[in-house]
Amino acid sequence: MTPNPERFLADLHQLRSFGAAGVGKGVIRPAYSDADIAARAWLADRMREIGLTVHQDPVGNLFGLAQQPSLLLGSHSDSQPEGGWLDGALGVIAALEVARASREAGGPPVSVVSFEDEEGRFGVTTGSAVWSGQIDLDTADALTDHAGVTFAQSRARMADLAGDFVDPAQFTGYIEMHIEQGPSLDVAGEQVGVVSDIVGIRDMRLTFEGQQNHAGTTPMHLRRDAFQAVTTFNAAINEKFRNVVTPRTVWTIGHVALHPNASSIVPGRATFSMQWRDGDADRLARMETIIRTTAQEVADAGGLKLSFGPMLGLEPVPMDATLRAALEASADTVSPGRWRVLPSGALHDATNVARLMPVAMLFVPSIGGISHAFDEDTAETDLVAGLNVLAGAVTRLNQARA
Ligand code: HGY
Ligand code: MN
Ligand code: MN
Repeated sequence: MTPNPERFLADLHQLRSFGAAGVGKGVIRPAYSDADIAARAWLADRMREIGLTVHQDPVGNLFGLAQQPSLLLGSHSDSQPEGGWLDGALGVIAALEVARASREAGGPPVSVVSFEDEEGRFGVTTGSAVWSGQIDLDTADALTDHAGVTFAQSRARMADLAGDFVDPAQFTGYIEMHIEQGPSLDVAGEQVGVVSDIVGIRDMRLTFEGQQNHAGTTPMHLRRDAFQAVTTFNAAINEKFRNVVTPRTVWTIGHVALHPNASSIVPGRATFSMQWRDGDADRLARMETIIRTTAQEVADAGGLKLSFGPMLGLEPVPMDATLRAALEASADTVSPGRWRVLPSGALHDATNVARLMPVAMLFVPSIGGISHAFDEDTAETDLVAGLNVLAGAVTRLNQARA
């Protein structure tokens, strides 16, 4: 098959027009937003155009199904609250182009997917997590975003198009192309990464509840200030993690909600996200213990109440050896001397799909290692190199099956 780079890049830019925002090539297209729903309708039309059978499941995962059995290619088309134009979109549009080129060449059959809420408005890679059985639908339905909207309310926005969950038995494997979202390939001047494994993640919300009071009259020693508790907690875990983490371990407090969030009021309540990632499940568990005990110590010392939200997480996952070998052989043909094997520090739908079938991933560089930001970008030559690696791997896998 011969993928068409112009058609691929034109589709990628067209997808960006749904929720285009900010400077550069930014996108605001969170799961179940108007822009996300409109983008999925556009994608469904593109899938139909190339003869795929369009099927949306109860949580909004959008499939373009080829005849059975087939490989499944794709990623996600929802974005972070402030995201770039390639995160997820690249894997979906590359899948579309490979499916189209393969059809033009007379085969093999290639199915396409865009998973919903990969970016975790509600959970962690929610759409593929539900499809794979990583989390059950009732549990997912009760999850809320930072504004208190439930997953159930949000997926109801797309209920008019929903069919059943797709039977995964029709797929022989899943390959996800993605931007690296980190600096390794860019710094090394390399063009392609073949993923060895995807790290694990833990994510939960914590709430400190103190006493809301007057910011002018309440003496410092009498305050039960919920924000002070967050900062004390943050400093304490940074110190305690030192004996546990490796240079690859990461942790983030990315969302803080203060109540009532006013200059002249000692905050009575602080709810914040705590997320940590590592390739070693035991280390993730040790970090959880530190987080829980430290938060309790801070609450006790300051006379605050502490509560924990649901603990969400995904385990570290290795890539399938056969699919990975096909990507490596293809990378060596397309970009000789300019590819490497590397782990993924970002989460991907492939982690969940690995519960259902063999999975593999390939990366192209992120300029400056930037992602989850409007200025995320990748050189066009690298985008096209990745497309060709994906197409070459599909051809190799098909030849091996024949
Ligand atoms: O956060 C992540 O790793 C992914 O981009 N959802
Ligand atoms: Mn992504
Ligand atoms: Mn992302």
